[in-house]
Amino acid sequence: MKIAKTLGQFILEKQADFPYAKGELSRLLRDIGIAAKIVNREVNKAGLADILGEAGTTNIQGEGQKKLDVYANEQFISALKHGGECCIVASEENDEFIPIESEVSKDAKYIVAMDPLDGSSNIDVNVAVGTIFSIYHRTSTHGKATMDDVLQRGTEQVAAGYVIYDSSTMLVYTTGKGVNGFTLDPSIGEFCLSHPDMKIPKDGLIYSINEGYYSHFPDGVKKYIKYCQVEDAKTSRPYTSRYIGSMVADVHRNLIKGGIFIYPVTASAPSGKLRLVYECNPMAFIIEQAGGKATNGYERILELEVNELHQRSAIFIGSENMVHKAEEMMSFFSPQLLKRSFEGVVELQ
Ligand code: AHM
Ligand code: MG
Repeated sequence: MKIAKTLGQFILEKQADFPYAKGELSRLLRDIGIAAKIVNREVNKAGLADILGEAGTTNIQGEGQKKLDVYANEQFISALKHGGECCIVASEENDEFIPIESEVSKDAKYIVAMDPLDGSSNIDVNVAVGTIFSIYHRTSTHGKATMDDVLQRGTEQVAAGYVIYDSSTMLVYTTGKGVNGFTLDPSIGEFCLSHPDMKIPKDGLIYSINEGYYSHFPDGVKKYIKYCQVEDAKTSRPYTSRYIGSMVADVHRNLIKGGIFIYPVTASAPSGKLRLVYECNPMAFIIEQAGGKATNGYERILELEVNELHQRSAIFIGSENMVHKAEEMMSFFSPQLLKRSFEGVVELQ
């Protein structure tokens, strides 16, 4: 039987490509892998935890029952604190970034931004959820790390990845040299290399968007949806529509099969829903590294200016040719025109 390479072995092997690397990033990735395993264990018994929760508000030790997204947040923060390689954690679950000021992390040079449990509203119905993470170098050279260290463009990411908790649990990450996927083998408790050098197909047959908001979409998006639905043998249309409602799961499927995931600006969410720092940027880095494309309909996600930790952005991400086509449809309507139409100044046709 072929022996699979574990995440730890793979990280160490890759570190050897950088003779001057001190192993800090490797240790940081290892810490994230450990937290992911702990979160996976809890996600897998979410149904049981809900039963306990309904029986009373405290568990057997008398502690209050925690929602899984709060639990995941705590686990990742704790793993990063104890690991000592990270000086700031910024999370979807916390309004402000969390400075890490322990003895072990006093020389830490990495910033981690994360969504600890993306799509957590799906937990109650046993649908896939995920963790998304993004890693930056601290830019300041002395004193305490600040918000400026966090608010870097996506192009500055050192590494990014996601964990998908589903029929199997996978960790997929990039350090800017391609994308590799690891499946958790529960029998040994290790992530094992199962998807080396992942590449997203240039074309795909799946479009993924919450069509319930159709009437709120920009006209460019409506035009693209219509394009996906029109019969055309040459381009194998109509495409299939698939929307899980967990970005990690939708993007992961498209990474393997080819497809596009869109969460546009809408009349009710004029800046989009998803967050640039810990949702859009890391997913964009991964998909670009796999040969795909990610834009906000007009500009490359990774080049967008980052002004706020919880900043939102529209996202069109996936197979290069599909995203390109959607951008073409968006280009008929300028962002300025779109903004004015949302403000009710003009009506788009
Ligand atoms: P969350 O971070 O609060 O879980 O929200 C993000 C999720 C994404 O995973 C998913 O693609 C999207 O929200 C679904 O939103 P909607 O229900 O509006 O389609
Ligand atoms: Mg999220």
